Amino acid sequence: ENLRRSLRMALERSELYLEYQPLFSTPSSVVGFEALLRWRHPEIGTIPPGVFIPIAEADGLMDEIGRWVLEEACREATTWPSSLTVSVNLSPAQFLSGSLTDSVAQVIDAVGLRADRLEFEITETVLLEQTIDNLDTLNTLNVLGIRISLDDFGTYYSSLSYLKNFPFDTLKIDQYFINDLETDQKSQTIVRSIIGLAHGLGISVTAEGVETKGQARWLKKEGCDCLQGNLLGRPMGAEAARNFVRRSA
Ligand code: G
Ligand code: G
Ligand code: NA
Ligand code: MN
Repeated sequence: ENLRRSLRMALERSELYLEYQPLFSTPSSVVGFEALLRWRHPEIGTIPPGVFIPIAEADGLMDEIGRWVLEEACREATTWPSSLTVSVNLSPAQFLSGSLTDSVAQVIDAVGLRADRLEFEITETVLLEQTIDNLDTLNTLNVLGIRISLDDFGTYYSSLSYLKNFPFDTLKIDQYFINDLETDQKSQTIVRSIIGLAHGLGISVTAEGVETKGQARWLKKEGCDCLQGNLLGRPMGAEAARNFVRRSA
């Protein structure tokens, strides 16, 4: 349809941009930001990534867009204090393209970002196929010093074998389990178990979609390492993120 054609032009026309959502360690200091892709369409207005990323994937555009996201996010991160990390979401196409590790090494070198300040977020769907190649890619990123987090944890398939075989630094618990944490015993049990499991494996835990003080309090009490969500900070533009850092320093 029409969106597909205009998406091809979006990059050249600078209609794509990034927002940054802060991540907090549990005592309550900012430890980094997750970069979130947005499309400001000249006629339609802002189109959410859930709508246009699948189109970009299907049209083979996501590799190029993903490279732009990576470079833009890494360059922005160099303006923050050097203790802060930047998390970049990887699409399946990007992850499976044979050139990821080379282009990442190039980008962080070009912008001058320390490798351990970059974290990739991947979902389990990325890992469903090509396990040997996946393991190679993850190990190479790991050796470079880049961190890997498993995004939306708990919502897909056989997660436990991934934990055994792949070198993750962080699990991000999907907001599905965080939303009803204050009232649902099952969510509490699941989240508590995920935290215990991750910590037993030396993996840190981030809770996504934290919206209430009650959720934050419960997660801190249970030893969750990092919190992300509208309670603590919504996704914001690059300029706002810089000010946010300055204010919370
Ligand atoms: O920010 P929002 O809730 O609208 O994001 C919706 C989805 O889009 C999330 O699953 C998020 O991981 C994904 N997403 C956001 N930015 C990027 C990006 O730069 N690359 C990829 N592959 N996915 C992204
Ligand atoms: O799939 P991924 O976890 O990357 O998606 C992150 C998405 O979640 C972003 O699009 C972001 O806008 C959204 N998000 C972040 N914090 C909250 C929150 O507190 N509540 C809700 N409903 N969505 C959130
Ligand atoms: Na993510
Ligand atoms: Mn996520």
